[in-house]
Amino acid sequence: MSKFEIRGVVEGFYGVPWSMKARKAMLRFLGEHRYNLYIYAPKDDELHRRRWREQYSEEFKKDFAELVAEGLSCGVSVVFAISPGLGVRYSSDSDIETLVAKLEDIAGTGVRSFAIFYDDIPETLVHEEDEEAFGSLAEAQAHFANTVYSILKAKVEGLSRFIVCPTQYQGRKATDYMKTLGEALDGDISIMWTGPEVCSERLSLEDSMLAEEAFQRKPLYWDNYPVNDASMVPELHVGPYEGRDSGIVEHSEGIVLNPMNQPIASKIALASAAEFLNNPTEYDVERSWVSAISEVAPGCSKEMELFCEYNLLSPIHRDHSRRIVELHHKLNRLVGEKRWAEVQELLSDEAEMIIQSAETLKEKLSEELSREVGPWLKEFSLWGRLMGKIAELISSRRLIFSADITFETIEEVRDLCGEVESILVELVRAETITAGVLFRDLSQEILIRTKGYLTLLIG
Ligand code: LTM
Repeated sequence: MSKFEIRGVVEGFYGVPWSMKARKAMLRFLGEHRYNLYIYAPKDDELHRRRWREQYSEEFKKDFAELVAEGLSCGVSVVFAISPGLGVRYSSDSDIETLVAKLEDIAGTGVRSFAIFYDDIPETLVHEEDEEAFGSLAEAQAHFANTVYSILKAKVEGLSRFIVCPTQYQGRKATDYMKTLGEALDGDISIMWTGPEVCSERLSLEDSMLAEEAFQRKPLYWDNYPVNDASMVPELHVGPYEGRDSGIVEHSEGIVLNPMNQPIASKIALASAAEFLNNPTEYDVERSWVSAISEVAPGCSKEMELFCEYNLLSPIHRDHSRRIVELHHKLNRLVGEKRWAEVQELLSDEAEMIIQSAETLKEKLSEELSREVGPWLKEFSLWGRLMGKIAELISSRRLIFSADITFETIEEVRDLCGEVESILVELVRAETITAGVLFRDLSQEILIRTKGYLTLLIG
């Protein structure tokens, strides 16, 4: 059985970086799940990116030293990354000196692995002196990284890994940029690669071999899952790890996953991925997911499974769960055929499951996890309430057509319509997206039809 040599996590997302406490807990979790690498690279740490020339405070270095020690004690090597691409002059000796001095200073914390990230920066040379000195961006970046690496190697005893994330870190064909970087970058430096897309739905053997050939070395995958930054902020990525060919184990250095801003909720995808990283050929997606959920939400795992099912959508799961999609199709068909009793039964069963699960999760999830998933849990509950009220509305319509209809009955139905309307308004205002959204059109249709009957009755 072969496993991935590098099994890691890169804290490389946009948004509020994790706290040091969360990072330490993450390192312990990673160690328990046989990960061996963690890369510090939060995009919104100013000193990591925008103000990369400035030194970290003594307080940060003290915390970081503790992090490195924690990693050491649980078998996870901590990598310190820096993203100088905004503003750097690749030809400038002074910029090289500044960066080396910063990394040397950080080496005082005990860290021995470093990375330079060139992602999400201009794709061409922007400074005149760089244009004069280099034929291309790739040449410039290789020169800069090679020089920093060789000086640092001489200064920092026991320097271990050195990693570069290129500016073109994804794609379906080998570009001149990739080939030049592969040719010019020191062979001991790892090159990261996100696959065919920024957030790749699949990682295939062919993609790996393409990157391997262009870079002249096996790529180190930067896998953008379960990250939920940028346009993915409304989603909570708590699905299983999937869509990665087991064959890439032979044609990559390993995989590091970019997690969510929510560290505890990220552990569902990370625990699932650990199973793949440690034994890709025997990986069982469903089994790894169920076991990851029960680890992260002990005492309420069945309820959490339903919640995660409602939060499956992500770049690697481009559709909602099969069960929810089928339920949605079936309900639409039944509504079309006016088989109202069946619609009512399906909706009230689903509503009951959601409402009960949401209640249990509110009671049993740890405080920290509750805080992280709170907005999605709120939306989940709202869909449960909406489905329940729509089911009630369907049965109330039978009252409307009964022979002994009273004014009170009409009032009751009208109130119910009002409740449905206010739940729908709350859902429209939600800043999250769950699979419940599939049921909105159907709910609106039933509401509008019922209001139509009311208008007929009372004008
Ligand atoms: O993926 C890479 C190499 N860079 C950035 C990440 O920092 C970001 O978290 C992800 C997901 O939005 N996309 C990127 O382009």
